[in-house]
Amino acid sequence: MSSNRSKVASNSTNAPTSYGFATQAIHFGYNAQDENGALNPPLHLSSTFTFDSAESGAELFSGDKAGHFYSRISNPTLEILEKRIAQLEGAQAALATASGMGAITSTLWTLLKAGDTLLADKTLYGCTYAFMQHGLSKFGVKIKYVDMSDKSALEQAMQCRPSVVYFETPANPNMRLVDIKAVCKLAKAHQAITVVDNTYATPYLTQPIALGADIVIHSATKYLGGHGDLIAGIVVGSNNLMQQIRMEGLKDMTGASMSAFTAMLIMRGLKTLELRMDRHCQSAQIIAQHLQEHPQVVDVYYPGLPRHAQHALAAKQMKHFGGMIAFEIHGGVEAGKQMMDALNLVQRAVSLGDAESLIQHPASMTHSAYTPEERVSHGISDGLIRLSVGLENVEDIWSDLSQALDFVSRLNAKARANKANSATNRKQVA
Ligand code: 3LM
Repeated sequence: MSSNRSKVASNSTNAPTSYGFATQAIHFGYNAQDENGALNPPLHLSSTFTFDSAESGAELFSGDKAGHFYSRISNPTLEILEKRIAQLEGAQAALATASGMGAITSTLWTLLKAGDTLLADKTLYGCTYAFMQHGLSKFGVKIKYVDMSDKSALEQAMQCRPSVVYFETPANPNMRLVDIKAVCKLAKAHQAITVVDNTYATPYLTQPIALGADIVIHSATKYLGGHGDLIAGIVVGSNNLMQQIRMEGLKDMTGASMSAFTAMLIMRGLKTLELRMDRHCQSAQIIAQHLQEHPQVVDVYYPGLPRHAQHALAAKQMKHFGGMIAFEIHGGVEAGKQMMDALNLVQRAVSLGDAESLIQHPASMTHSAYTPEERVSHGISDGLIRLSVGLENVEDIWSDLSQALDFVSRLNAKARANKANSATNRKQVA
């Protein structure tokens, strides 16, 4: 598995690049001595910033002078978060946004124009797909989808001359992986910009920039925040690209700016990102193994299982295998709903990466923007159940899941027995 020490040149005040991931996640980009010794960065709850002269205001607006003048564009608290995340991702710069969708839309509105083609992987988070399929396409951007885990299909799809190549890995919700290095190499050869949604993996498990990606996107609502108490997004990449997305996509097109308070909560979450991810990954591996042994379970999709079709790629591209699992059970959608309703500890909710284990049904929830036909062709089966393995004691998570699966097994057995009885009764009457 890949090592995870950041290698990008430091512009920090106090955290040399030789420090490990957790150290950078706690310290990078902030020096307490600059702020009266305050251990935590101060919250700049200010929408606007005063100019020391009219001339200096004009210089800030023209870009001749660096500095903050309005919090839709930049803010000192956000700047620390941006530096820290850029460092964790091994990139030059980052841009904080109001949500993951704010990060995605600000980026793609900036990079694409009418007549351009966007080549996206087949399996995407539901609202990302909806934005491309129903949003971008209304403005003359052509969208093409391909299974990016299929090398020859991808090579053929590149003939559409995309300006942007976009994918998630592991993909939400079916846990399919994309070979970041291979796809970025191909995209580069075709002069396309590669955008990777790294929400599921986090920079602790995978750093797409080092593998050739131009831009990395996060829903910081998930693992980066980590406590289910905020909505936020991050874009990461080169200084030039981030400046362009800040001044076009964010400032003028979406206005999807993060509040300083949210930035503070994310920095609090980052302090434990490595600890939390280790626990999420460890527990998910155990739960995935238990699930695959349960007789009610048909299939489990978790990259840490040797049966996962891309287990070898996951071992190469991810430090550990993540905290997300997808699985299918006997009895399809109905049985899945019964199972979810029988849970006591695991919470029925969308979102992921929180301390609480969360379970949901993608076809009727996070991926309901796809039509049933689209779900079939995009690899999202109606019976799929998605589990975000939380930080509770793993025995308690499994105990809850197994009692719910056992309950469904008993219901199914009873239904089968009733069916057999009524068939026998019908025969006797005849
Ligand atoms: C979800 N996902 O439950 P926000 N990229 C990925 C995501 O999973 C998400 C976003 C971007 C879920 C949200 S569904 C109503 C709840 C891979 C979000 C968008 O805008 O911060 O929600 O991120 O899968």
